Amino acid sequence: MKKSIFGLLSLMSAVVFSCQEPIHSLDESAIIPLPSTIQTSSGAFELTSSSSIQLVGNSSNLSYLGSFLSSKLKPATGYEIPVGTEGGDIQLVLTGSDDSENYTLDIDGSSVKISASSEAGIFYGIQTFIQLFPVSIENSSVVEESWRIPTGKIEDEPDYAYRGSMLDVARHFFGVEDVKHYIDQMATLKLNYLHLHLTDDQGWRIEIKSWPNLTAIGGKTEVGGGEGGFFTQEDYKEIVAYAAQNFITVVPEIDMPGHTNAALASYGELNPGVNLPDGDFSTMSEGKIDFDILDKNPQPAELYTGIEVGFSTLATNKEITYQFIEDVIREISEITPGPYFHIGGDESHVTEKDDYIYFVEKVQELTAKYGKTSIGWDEIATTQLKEGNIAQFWALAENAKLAKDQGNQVLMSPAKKAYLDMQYDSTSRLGLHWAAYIELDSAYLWDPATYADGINKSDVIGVEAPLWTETITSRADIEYMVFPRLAAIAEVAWTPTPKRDWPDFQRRIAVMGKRWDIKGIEFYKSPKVNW
Ligand code: TNX
Repeated sequence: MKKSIFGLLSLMSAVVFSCQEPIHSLDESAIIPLPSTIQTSSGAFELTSSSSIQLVGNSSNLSYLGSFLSSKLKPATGYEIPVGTEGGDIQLVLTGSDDSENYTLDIDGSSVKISASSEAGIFYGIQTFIQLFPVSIENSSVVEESWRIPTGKIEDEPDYAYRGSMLDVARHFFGVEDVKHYIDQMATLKLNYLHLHLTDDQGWRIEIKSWPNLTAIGGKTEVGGGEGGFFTQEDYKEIVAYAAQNFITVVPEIDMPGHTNAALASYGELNPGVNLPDGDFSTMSEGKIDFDILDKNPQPAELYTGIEVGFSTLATNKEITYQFIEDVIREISEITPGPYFHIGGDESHVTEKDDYIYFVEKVQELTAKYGKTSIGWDEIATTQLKEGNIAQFWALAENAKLAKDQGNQVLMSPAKKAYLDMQYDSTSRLGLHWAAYIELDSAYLWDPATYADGINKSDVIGVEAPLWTETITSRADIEYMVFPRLAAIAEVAWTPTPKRDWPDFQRRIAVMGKRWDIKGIEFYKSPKVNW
């Protein structure tokens, strides 16, 4: 009798079990960027309303990480998953406090364990864990679903230490909420640096208390003549803190000595002044103009709302210029916990070569004085680089080589591969195409270690995808240009090239697309993918 009841029960449970849809295996899941190793086992772990998160290890931030995970799982499941130290089927195990970024994710039928020797590693383990759930986990309200994930083990670590994206808030201004939204998406892709291009010819976007006209005048407008805007220092701190919660470090850029028209419009004294014409001045107002004064106190430039580049330069030979730059570097460094300060240095076509060299070398001294490592566009490698400073390759391999030959590292942002403002093809509704048309496969199929002649893997600190915003005016525009390509670049930076596989990426990005659809992200539906 007992036996037959038991038999009935087990039959019933088999029926219940078989009602659930079969689950794919761990190596068939759609994690982006692809982890280093995935071992599958046959089984499933199910998140239920009685699941809980257990914290193991010593760090005040562990409870933050626990709540972060709980808050990501809550909207779609409706479960209030408690976070504590006393037991639970989901464990976050911090085994140390180093600066590595690797993590292990162990899943069996009854538990999940994310372990790492750094908080960043736990964070990345959480991102991977979330990507294992059905895409409906991205919903902002409760959906009926069995929240099962496949069992197995993932061991993962990034190939490159610096994995970034740049947002140009100068050509068109984007506010704090847009930047936070961008940070949220970057975090899901395990990107760890957000480079903010804060100044350019068309706008100065960061409050500098000792030079208020920079924003009062230089922040007033933007490409096309629209309203412009700027971050107060409080805004900037808010962005930096939000980024830090997502394990992202902000890299501020003040582009100089070129790309400075907005500053030159704000303060006349920063301008080089008129170049005295050679030869005969006799026709010019009969000696009434004191050229000496004219040269020292030039008029401010006009605000600029076009998209030409390479026409502006700070006066490189004046003391006031370096007082100005030192104030800017000091004020921004004080509110930037990260190690880097980006000094621009690109396309200074109207700065004499010798003046450029003098300028960039002096500015590197100033960032060092305030405890920061300089990053600059690849042209800065034509000057003497201070130890540890980084050249950001965008155009010229010979400049990257100059950096390497000085013993400096290179950040890879090849315009033909990584520029998110390039059109996908000639029909793209936004973007430029001076460097290339960049379809998704092109953004994916390249190797940062071999891309620039003469540069090897050990010379490369990482990869960054810049979004220049001459043609980008709204969050929807950003999303159209950035996704799906940023996911491709994130995988280029995270996953070792020999492991990367375009057909497999096509499969996985289609799943990511479903997540973006649920989140309302208006990504470009590349014809290269069966969405
Ligand atoms: C070149 S890339 C620039 C930017 C433009 C971009 C447009 C670089 C260092 N300079 O000023 O916005 O092209 O694609």
